[in-house]
Amino acid sequence: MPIPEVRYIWMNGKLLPWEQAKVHVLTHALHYGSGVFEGIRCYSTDSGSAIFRHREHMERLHRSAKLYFMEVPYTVEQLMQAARQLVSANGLKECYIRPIAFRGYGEMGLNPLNAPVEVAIAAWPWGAYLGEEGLKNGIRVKISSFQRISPNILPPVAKCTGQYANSILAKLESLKAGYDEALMLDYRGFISEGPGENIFIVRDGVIYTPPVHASILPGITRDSVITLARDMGYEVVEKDITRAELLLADEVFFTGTAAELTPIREIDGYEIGKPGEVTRKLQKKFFDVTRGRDERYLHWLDFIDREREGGGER
Ligand code: PPE
Repeated sequence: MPIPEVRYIWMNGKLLPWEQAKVHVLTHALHYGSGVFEGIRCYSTDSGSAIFRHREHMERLHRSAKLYFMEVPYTVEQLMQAARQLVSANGLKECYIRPIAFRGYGEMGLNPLNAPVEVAIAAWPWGAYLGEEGLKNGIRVKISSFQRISPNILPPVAKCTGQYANSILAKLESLKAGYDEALMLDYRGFISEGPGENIFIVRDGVIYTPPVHASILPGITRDSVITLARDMGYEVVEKDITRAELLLADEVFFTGTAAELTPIREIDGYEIGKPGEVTRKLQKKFFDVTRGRDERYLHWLDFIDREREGGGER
């Protein structure tokens, strides 16, 4: 999708005009995928804009970096401060926030340890990732012939730029075949996740989702939805899911920062059907929570404007 330009990008400690946030063509990360990143959403609430589970995302960025022996030259606190400043300076009410730490210019070859680590944070308005229509009525998904990377090939828990070659191939295969999105199996053949989303199924009122050992990125939206569902009285079970269990499920949906909570209505020609009751209730709860309409979860919101803050972070 084309990126809507806004005024500033935060780069290495400064707010730069959008068009000046550039890198050299010999940037290490461009050649070898040696970057780690995050995707975060900021929502509009009655008390101003707030970044959803901000700290957890910046902490994950640090963990992803650690797995690649990369030292991020900014603390979690500093990154959070930078992101709030960026959203505010751009005058954005709702947006997607993309922090990235990457090996910069100065070294070639597969030992990047002497390349400088650069950090940037961009933000732009990003609507429904899989379309408004998909968010409302569900999408069509294809099980990919590309397997999800396994823990001894690349660490699935790390949000490393290079690892997304796996996601891109799965996504493109599904698009070329006329579907909206892919779904990958893990190295054992169990359901893993989408190219940029975690998956949930509902059967007889119980909610199931693949465990971390199914080569997933442990999503922050996944964690939020598990918590919300349990608080709403649903039983949520993390377990290995087979292809047949998936295809016979009553309801299926994806979760992710970009994808939010997107229902799935068809998989490989098998009809799952219109978004069901559990999916719809969870989706409503998720949007109530992210938009600050549920007091119980205000601690998940990092308000941009401290003065008008209604609780939560800091
Ligand atoms: N799995 C993968 C592989 C993944 O990339 C994401 C996020 C998730 C699960 C869900 O994680 P979380 O956002 O913490 O709930 N994918 C990001 C990138 C999407 C993109 O196209 O870029 C995102 O949603 O921001």
